[in-house]
Amino acid sequence: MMDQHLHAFEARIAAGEKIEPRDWMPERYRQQLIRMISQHAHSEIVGMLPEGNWITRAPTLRRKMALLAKVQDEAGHGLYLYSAVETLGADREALIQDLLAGKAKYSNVFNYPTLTWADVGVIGWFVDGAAIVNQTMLAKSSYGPYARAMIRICKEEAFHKRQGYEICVTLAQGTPAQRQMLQDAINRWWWPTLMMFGPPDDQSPNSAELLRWKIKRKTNDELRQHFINITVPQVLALGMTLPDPQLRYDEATGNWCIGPIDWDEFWRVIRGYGPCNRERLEARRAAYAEGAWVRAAAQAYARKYATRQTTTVSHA
Ligand code: BYC
Repeated sequence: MMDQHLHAFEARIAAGEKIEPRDWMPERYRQQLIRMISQHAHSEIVGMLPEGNWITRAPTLRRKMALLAKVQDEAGHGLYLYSAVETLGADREALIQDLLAGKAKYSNVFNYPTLTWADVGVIGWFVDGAAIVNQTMLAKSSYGPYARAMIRICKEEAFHKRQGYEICVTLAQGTPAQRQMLQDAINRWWWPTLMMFGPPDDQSPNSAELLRWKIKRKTNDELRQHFINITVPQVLALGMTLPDPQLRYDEATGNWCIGPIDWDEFWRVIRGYGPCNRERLEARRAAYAEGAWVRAAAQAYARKYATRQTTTVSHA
């Protein structure tokens, strides 16, 4: 019986159909999605912090408005994704508690500090740019609610990337000090951004299963290479450089080839020992505690509304 279900499920995947919440799915498929979507949701929420750090210090009102809107969008992305993960039967509150307890993973890249205004530009350009590459692929994922959330998120990320690149273009056309500030930010964010795509394919334990079930449609290394190929010319167009003495263009493949990535640093950061992991979780815990009254008020309102609905129905 189970085999029959699995066979039919895999035939649907092979035919390119979307799997919806009430459809039969293997338990591993459900668990993989809960793992991946919850980590993604946490990344959006924690990802508000590095740029949020600059809202009060944005150089102009226009920049402040754009940054506020961008950071708010990231909160919205987190909420779509927590909703998507609930369709799999996961409990949102339990997932959030795992994040606050330091048990859940979220993207490596948000554990680095934003030291100057240029970091805000480079995050929009590199980090949101990397997210677009990864999420455009996930918009074709086999799980319907995840794929649909990605479509909307990618549209918003495209705005974020332009917002970041515009900051960088302005700095690149500025004074020598502004150009240096931009170069330093590029140097700081390049390698952590490349790590966002996950470990190399031969060290990625989840990829085979995710690819088989078309949750992921491309491998970590394929997406990383695509991001490198589109980003290197943008860096060069600004007259900036990348912190990689081995970077070279390979005529035969049309790829920009990079030097080795420091994977020890990646594993250290995702295990909780990056420069800002502790600070990020402390900020999330404080925000959660300060928001307790909002959650209580919203729940009280929901209860009152539900009682009124029941009363209306029973009188009808
Ligand atoms: N960071 O088998 P692998 C944004 C973990 S936010 C931390 O290759 P998989 C934005 C991985 O979880 C967008 N951990 O995993 C927001 C696994 O550990 P577990 C964030 C990572 O799932 C605000 C282990 O390493 N995007 O755009 O096949 C402001 C082995 O990895 C990372 C997403 O979340 C990492 N980078 O592939 C601005 C995209 N990479 O769980 C911007 C959704 C790997 O076995 N996720 N690990 O203990 C994915 O596409 C995939 O899950 C990944 C990893 C490509 C990240």
